[in-house]
Amino acid sequence: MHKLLTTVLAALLLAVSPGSASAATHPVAAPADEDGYNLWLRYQPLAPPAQAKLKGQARSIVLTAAATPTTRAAVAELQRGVAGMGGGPAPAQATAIADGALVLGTTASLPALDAALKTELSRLGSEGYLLRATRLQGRPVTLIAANTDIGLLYGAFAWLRATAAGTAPVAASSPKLQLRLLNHWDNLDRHVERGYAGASIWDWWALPEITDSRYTDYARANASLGINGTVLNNVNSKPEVLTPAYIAKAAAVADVLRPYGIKVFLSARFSTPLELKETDTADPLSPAVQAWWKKKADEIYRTIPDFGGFLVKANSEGQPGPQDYHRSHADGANMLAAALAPHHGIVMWRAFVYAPEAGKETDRARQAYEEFKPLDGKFAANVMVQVKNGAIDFQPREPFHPLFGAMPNTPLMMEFQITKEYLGFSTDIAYLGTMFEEVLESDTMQGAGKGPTVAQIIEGAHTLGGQPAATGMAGVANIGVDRNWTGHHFDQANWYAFGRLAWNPQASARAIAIEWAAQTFGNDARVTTPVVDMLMLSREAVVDYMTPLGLHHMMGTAHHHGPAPWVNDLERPDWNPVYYHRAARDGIGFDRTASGTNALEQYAPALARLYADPRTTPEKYLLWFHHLPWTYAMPSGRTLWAEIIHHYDRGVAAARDLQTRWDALRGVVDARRHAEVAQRLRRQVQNAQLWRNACIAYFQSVSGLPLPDGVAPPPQPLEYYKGIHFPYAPGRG
Ligand code: GCV
Repeated sequence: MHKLLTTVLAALLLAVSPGSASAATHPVAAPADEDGYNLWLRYQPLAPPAQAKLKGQARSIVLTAAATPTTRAAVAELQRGVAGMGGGPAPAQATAIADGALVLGTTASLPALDAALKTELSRLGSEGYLLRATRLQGRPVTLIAANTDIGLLYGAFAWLRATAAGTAPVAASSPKLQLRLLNHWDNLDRHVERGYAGASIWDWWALPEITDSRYTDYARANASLGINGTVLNNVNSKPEVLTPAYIAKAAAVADVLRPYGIKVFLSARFSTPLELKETDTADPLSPAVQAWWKKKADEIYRTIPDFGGFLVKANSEGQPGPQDYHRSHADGANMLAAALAPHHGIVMWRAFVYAPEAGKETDRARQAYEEFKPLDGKFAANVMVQVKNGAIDFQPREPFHPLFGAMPNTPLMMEFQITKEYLGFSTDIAYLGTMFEEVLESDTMQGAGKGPTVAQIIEGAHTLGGQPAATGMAGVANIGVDRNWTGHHFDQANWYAFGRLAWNPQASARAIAIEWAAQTFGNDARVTTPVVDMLMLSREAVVDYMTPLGLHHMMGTAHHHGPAPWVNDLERPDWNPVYYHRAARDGIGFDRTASGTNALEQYAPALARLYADPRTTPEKYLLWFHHLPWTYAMPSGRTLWAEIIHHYDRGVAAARDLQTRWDALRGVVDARRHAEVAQRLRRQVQNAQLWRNACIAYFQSVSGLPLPDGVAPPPQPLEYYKGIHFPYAPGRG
């Protein structure tokens, strides 16, 4: 009855405000509370005209392909989506094609498909799909066609997405990258390193007998984006994960994820055989070690036949690796690759390394390039080198990593961090779609003319002398057992954006934000427009109030939350914020030009030349590459000192702006999610103020300069900010 009343009122509202497309799908009554568990797969009732259209397109569901766990999942998802969005019963599955049927079929199972569609389909590969309003056996139908079962599942999700977001379904799509993976930094005790959404969803203790129903919903959410692999455990790995008991547990997860096209991978600790006391060494050139890994791979594949392979963090931050035996990264990676190759498994070898010598004065930004560039072309065919987006460590802003474009004979995978270790955990809103996009569209200037961009490099077009290369993108997951999965409702957008960009690294962050907002809050412009505006401004706000103008790594020790630009007493120079900002009486910033560490030389010559001059360096990277006097004249007419303060103030204002925009949505967004986000926004404003005040107080103590006219002084002395600690911050390493 209530639903009927709502529907009638919505229709009336539409009648009196015909110009308002937004009212078309918005229920007039306050929306019912939601807890966020359903992510972007909410399938809430559409407005009557959209519902009528939907019902006309899905009177029945016909699966012409064989029923398999994957095609059954596709049909079940369509039934769930159509029932939810249509506000009625799920369409029945039929065998005969009738008018208005939603038909799912592979090329092989659709003999009557017209030649043009067949040709189009043949270009879409093993994961692509096409969506079309067409005629089959003379009947008007909606067709979801693919070459494989998983293509059908992806097509089903794409059609549901378009329906929920009110957009025209894309006619045809196939992924530009082969591997689209989540990396869980989840420990076997369920603590998630850099996790801000509760404990790990992988309940290793309960596995393998007990599998949480969340695993299926996790698989659905990932498959809806095209994510096709997951590394279950932390790169700071333990040997136990490769023991029979844990392999059996991983196999139980793999069984749940398999119908959704998601392969399981594990992070392998390089010294596993030695630590399990099954060999005397972990030297990759030792025949006994090589034999151990071969046997281990055989054992894993007996239990998990489609196991994806290993992710390895070696000789980095205390992790063991081949360099412990004076062997190279290639020696280590190739030894593991040889064990996996007979089973078609791969090794993802991380390039996040930095020299182990404490006290050695160097530039950490140079180190990965120095270690990996000489190894270009030396890795086995089933090794991919996984490179973080920037050369330091997932900062709010970094220029792209110089390895992109520098290893043309090695497949490079992108590693993004979806969890916000350095961007306000799960309390601050920071939409990472814009950050990922900024990196992906960066011009490496490696080519003779423009390009290639980082996206083009990871798409493989410019590697291996034009030969098809393995391609991929990994994202460090932001998922935990919190009811809404990600802690902050808005952090779901980062999981979503990662998945969509892994499918197409050249997609638009704004278009992705629009899609996400419509599915997450309802396709109503009164909600989606302000939510998209919030998303689009949010990451720049965080950069402004934390590390503007190319500053970086100024967060508190270990937990990485809150400002601590004064820290200068840690064992390694490159653990200290003072190492990165280099603020002194004469100025601020890290000189990475020829007069400094010359990290710039690692980029293509054209780009290095451009960035060698502060006047032609993009302002957003200025202090990343240059050490400049506080009085340096900025293009705005301000001094550098005044510009830094301007950015901090702008960041705080933007955080307040986010709050104001969200407050205006009270009553339009359901009360529960509105209140939960509002609480976090209050905290975000406090965090922005803390960063602004602490950094200005500290930099003023170094520069000795007065605050520009009209700037509010930090309300507390520097010592007050230095005294703030976060001993129990979540997600510690
Ligand atoms: C998993 C940073 C993080 C560590 C993380 C490391 C890595 O240093 O702070 O928690 O370790 O990156 O990417 O390996």
